[in-house]
Amino acid sequence: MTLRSIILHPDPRLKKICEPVARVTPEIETLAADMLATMYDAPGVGLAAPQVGVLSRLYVMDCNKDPEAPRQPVVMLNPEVTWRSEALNTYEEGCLSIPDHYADVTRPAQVRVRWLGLDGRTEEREFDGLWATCAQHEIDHLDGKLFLDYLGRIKRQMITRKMIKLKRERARA
Ligand code: K1U
Ligand code: ZN
Repeated sequence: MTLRSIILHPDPRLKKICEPVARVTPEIETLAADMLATMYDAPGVGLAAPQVGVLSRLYVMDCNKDPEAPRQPVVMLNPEVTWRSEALNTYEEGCLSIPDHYADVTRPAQVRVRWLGLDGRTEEREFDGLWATCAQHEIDHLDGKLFLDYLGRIKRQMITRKMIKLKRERARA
């Protein structure tokens, strides 16, 4: 297992629409395992392939926040939201590509997602709570969208400026 570097905003790779995964290959299996290890190490509850520089429609998530509880990793290839609830939920979201910045984002409270698993089978499941929020956040990543895109221009620009400064400082260190 290799920990991959997480790309920080702003970066053109985080703005691209990702390509579907054609089939499950050893490279995809390795990528998924590396992404799960990277997500747990960060730590985070989700991670999408473009965040590690791979522009493919794949993400991993495990929204079980209790470190004592058994892990519940999910790997989703070519995920599609097939149903959204009318009820909404607001969650203070974070993003591993925008460390230390959080903002309230309102999204459907429940979603049904269909995806291809690493075993080559199509699965469909309904998610709620943080799982639903995270699934939508990760699918947004696959469409080149960040939680910042839900915020007003001033707040988005303020966070982006701080991120440019952080990246400059990290590049100098
Ligand atoms: O996609 C990402 O950038 C990962 C992101 C997912 C996410 C978090 C919150 C709401 C929606 C989506 C994160 O995991 S940020 C870190 C985080 O939420 C967390 C970190 C440690 C423990 C628990 C959560
Ligand atoms: Zn994110």
